[in-house]
Amino acid sequence: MDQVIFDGKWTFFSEWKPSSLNQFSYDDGKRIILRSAHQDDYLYLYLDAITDFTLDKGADKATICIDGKNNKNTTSDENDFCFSSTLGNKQGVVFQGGSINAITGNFKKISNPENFIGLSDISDENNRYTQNLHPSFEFKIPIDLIQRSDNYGFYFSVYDASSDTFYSFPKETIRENSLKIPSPNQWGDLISPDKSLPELHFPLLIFSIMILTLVIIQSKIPVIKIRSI
Ligand SMILES: [Ca+2]
Ligand SMILES: [Ca+2]
Repeated sequence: MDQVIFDGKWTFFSEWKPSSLNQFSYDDGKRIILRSAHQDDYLYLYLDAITDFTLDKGADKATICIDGKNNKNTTSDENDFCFSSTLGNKQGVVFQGGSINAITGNFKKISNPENFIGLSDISDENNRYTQNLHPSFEFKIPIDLIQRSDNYGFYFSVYDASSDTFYSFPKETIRENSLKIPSPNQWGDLISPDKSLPELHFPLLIFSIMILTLVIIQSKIPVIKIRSI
């Protein structure tokens, strides 16, 4: 992941190659690509709106949310974070749960943590999936902020301003408007199957296995697997 050039787009053909691939299709035929990876102290995430051909600068937008404890609360708390990036903007925005403001889903804007990157630009002929111009979003998230885990609560939405539509994971999660982020009990899971994300002290390992087993048993919760490098 050291080779990723953070410019908001798929810069060269092999750029995000060493990362997990998840593809999402929606009822209206639109598609979103997610690439995700963990390396050292960062999560790396790339969202590609490959079927959005309206380049709404300053309006098309991606938001990624991570629940550090994955406690799936009905009201967001302080271990829930969201990272947002708008097409054409070089500086992302970070939100933390636990605020009193229900209009935003109890999230408040916080100052960007050191080394956080969230930015967006127009992907072009160098893109792996399509040469048509479309919005794309690159994120580098410090694990210090969200805490180390092999099992995070996870949600994303990609907004197309022209059609005023949100494309989300999990798909069932309804996002009513730009202000309000859905509560963590509607999010899916982002897991690291090889458990390389936490430092493997033994009690934690057992605990992690228990949590994972629990998740698998309960599981109607959609899961994305992240690749660790
Ligand atoms: Ca790039
Ligand atoms: Ca658009």
